[in-house]
Amino acid sequence: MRTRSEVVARPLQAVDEQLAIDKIEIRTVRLLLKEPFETSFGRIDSRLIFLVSVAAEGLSGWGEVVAAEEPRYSYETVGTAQHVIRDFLAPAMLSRPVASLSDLSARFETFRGHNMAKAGLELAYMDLLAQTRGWSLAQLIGGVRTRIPVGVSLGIQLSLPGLLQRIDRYLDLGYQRIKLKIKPGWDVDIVQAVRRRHADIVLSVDANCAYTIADENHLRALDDCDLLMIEQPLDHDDLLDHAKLQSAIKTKICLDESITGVKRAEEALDMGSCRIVNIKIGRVGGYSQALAIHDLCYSRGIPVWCGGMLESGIGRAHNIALASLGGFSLPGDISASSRYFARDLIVPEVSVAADGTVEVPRGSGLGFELDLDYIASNTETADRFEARGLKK
Ligand code: OSB
Ligand code: MG
Repeated sequence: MRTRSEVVARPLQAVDEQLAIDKIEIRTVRLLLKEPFETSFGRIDSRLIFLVSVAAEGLSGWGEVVAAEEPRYSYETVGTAQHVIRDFLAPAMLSRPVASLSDLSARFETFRGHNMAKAGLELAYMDLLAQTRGWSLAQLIGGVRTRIPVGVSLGIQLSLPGLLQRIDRYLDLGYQRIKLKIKPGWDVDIVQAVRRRHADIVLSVDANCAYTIADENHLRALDDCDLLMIEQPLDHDDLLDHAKLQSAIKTKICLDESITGVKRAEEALDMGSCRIVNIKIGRVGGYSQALAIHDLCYSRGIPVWCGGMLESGIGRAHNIALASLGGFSLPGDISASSRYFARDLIVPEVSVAADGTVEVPRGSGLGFELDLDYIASNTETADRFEARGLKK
């Protein structure tokens, strides 16, 4: 087995320097989706984007909290993240200079859960740290890819023709993998119809916890559809039933909601609950857990890929940096800005080349400019916390 240090030389761990954060700002920015996005747990028309910025040494680092407005994908919401950052995480971050990513994550670990809130601050810190060195985020974490392969996640549609039309559109644009959201009533028949029309495409499905182990025989019908994977078929905390299902079907199970940290990932692999892991920086609490899960999976020969949460370009830029690591061998849910929004919060927007790849930026930090005017004009709420005496 490869050891962690063989995986990647990780510059962020080599240097220890103090960064005294003087200000943390959080804001919510409403972005309309170009079209509604429907999963097994609900349908949304817009995304309330939760941005975090941290300032030190005249620089600002930016991150995004991926929580939704309602506790459906996760128990976290925009509201719980505002509370947890304001009352616990921001004070912990501002209490004394931050020596390293592990210093910051150790402070946050003293509070249980709320990974998405923690991740927002970790992401902003990492952008800031990269900028203080003039490095890109990918460089900071030891990324090796200059371009990353990407796919698209297609929500549940009103009709099969509508789905087929969207599949054609994204295949024409070069996307390397099509992922279909499924739920009871929109599953085997739909997937079979897509497969009949496209014998050779890389196809996967994502159930977002919509089934139970009692659906084993129904789900086994997907074994004939030559899927790359079935993502999160069963409940979010049900590693045991996922292990039973994985031993009963041929299709590889990939876990998303279940993988909340490196300890859970290790349990899932030990139990045989999945054969592929979706890493989302937000769901796992930030870079420190995301890197640890990447390294664990790499050492065990388990493929990983970078999931998405319909982020703005700011969260997406972090996802691109993460996906530049060597273990990210499968296409990520990192689509072009234009797949989600009429206008993104960064310049240039994220674009997908005709070969279905996204370029890893080489500029300092995120490697994109922020469209501060557009952010300001769409801001719904804003709060700031400062080092001396927390201020609103
Ligand atoms: O389960 O991967 C998921 C979006 C919101 C919440 C959960 C999920 C998703 C997606 C879209 O599948 C991924 C993206 O394009 O950002
Ligand atoms: Mg998923």
